[in-house]
Amino acid sequence: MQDELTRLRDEALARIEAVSSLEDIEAARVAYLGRKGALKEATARLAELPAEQRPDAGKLANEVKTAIQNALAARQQIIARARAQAARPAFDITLPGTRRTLGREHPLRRAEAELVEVFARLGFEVAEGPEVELEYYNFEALNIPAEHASRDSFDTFYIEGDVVLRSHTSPVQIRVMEQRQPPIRIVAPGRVYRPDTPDATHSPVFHQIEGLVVGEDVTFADLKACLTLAMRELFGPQTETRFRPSFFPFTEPSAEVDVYAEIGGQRRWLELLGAGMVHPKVFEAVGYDPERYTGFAFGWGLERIAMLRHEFPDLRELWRNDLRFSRQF
Ligand code: 2NL
Repeated sequence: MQDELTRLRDEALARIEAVSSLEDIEAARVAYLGRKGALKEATARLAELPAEQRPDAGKLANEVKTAIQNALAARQQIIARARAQAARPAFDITLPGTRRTLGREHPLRRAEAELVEVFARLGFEVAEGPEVELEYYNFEALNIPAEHASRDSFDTFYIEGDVVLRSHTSPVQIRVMEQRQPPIRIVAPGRVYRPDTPDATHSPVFHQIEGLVVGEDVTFADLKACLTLAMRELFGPQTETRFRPSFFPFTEPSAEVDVYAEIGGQRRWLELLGAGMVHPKVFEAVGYDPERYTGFAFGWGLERIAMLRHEFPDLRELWRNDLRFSRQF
């Protein structure tokens, strides 16, 4: 009888411990303490015991009853508390919110993204490379030898020895050509450095996007078609282009490309970018056969595009960090 009672107690306490709803608590109470419960049944049999065993067994039966009642009460409290906690909202919705300050895309990034998107639609991939370059990639491979006069306008910031800050993103394209065979169709956006004194239209640190197409029958007509199409995407379908003769050491022939476009309600010619057919010396430097391959390249400043797009007269606004400027866009 004693054993039966202690087994009953252990079983009941274990079951109550595992219960997780108020309904199950009630079910456990009925099962052990109810009118037809396990404890009632056991105590009913106390009467069958010999008289001398009855007091001890009765005392134990009472203790078991109290233990089960206590366990039920404790468990019920825990579950009720958890319920109340879950019903309460996690935060006070009547409190005022925290205002988030929204940033916006910088005009230069916007210009870069716009140009990249237009050229991506024309089948160009984006290529990137280091801003700290070897002299070889920045100059020699682009047919700009040391001591040549054309080096002056690019001659730039030397880190040490033959390591420089790049003066254009052309080195990126040299690196791509060294690693891959034609056909090539890439644009290289990025930051570049030149020995210019800052004024409204110049900065020693600025951004470029250059493009390069190399293949077996690429002609100057392809250059004109590609850039005319790109200009119409950027400035509208009525945009006219004009190609004027120019000079770059890395292209021959070379051209300045102007567009006749509407800026500030007025249509006029705008000088926009430089372009040309890739110089055979550049192909030789990367190990391409200049008899087999031809190509065209072009380059322009992103600051200039941003200035035309948003009609502001001084590129230094782009890095002056005056929020009244940035918030206009
Ligand atoms: C300008 C003119 C230009 C290129 C960049 C180029 C790159 C390679 C080979 C040949 Cl790898 N050319 N780039 C060609 C013509 C013009 O930029 O005034 N940019 C601001």
